[in-house]
Amino acid sequence: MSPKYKLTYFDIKGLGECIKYIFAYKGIEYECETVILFTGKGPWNDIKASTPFGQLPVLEVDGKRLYQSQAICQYLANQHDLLTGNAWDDAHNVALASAMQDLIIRVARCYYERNLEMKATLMKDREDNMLPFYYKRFEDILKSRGDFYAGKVSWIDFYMVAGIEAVDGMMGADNVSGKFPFLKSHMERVWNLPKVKEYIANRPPYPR
Ligand SMILES: N[C@@H](CCC(=O)N[C@@H](CS)C(=O)NCC(=O)O)C(=O)O
Repeated sequence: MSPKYKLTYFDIKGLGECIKYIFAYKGIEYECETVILFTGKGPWNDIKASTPFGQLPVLEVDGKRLYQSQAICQYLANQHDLLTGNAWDDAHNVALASAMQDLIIRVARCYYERNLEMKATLMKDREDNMLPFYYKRFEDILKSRGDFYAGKVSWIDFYMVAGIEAVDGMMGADNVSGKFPFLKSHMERVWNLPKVKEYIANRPPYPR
């Protein structure tokens, strides 16, 4: 019997979307608890202290809690045939996901800056310097692997696409189209995977 999954995450794409893509692609049933992300007060503040490290996503598997988006993705990948089957390539997947998370954190720090003048300056710097730095490298690495790593879809494909969506969502702009053609084609390949396409067409709109 397949395990009972429950994913808890916010009402944003963020680090929860890669997990939802995996569930969609594999046609896995799961319960989804969506927490409204208020800053300083409200539902999240009530729940935060009860989570393992004060953050989401958290995945419950038959009542046991797993946290950290990469660990969750790798666990699901292990259970549902989304690893590459090669230790070196799987390690490289983790390296790439970690680089993506470095970028997300750096952009998020500016996104939540309260001094609006400072925020505008920081975001402009991210757009002009940081994004091209990371996106160029992501493009080159993904390109060197072909359409999908090892000829098959692996969890990193979902992690990268959801990561770029999260970054560009915070930036309020599409920083890929017209600049990084392979990255864009990779995103489209993932978006067009069977079941993922259906999931995207039916997913409720996120506030950002
Ligand atoms: N390294 C963690 C980062 C998790 C994280 O940064 N979660 C953010 C949302 S994307 C969060 O919970 N923010 C609310 C808070 O820190 O209070 C992961 O990959 O899961």
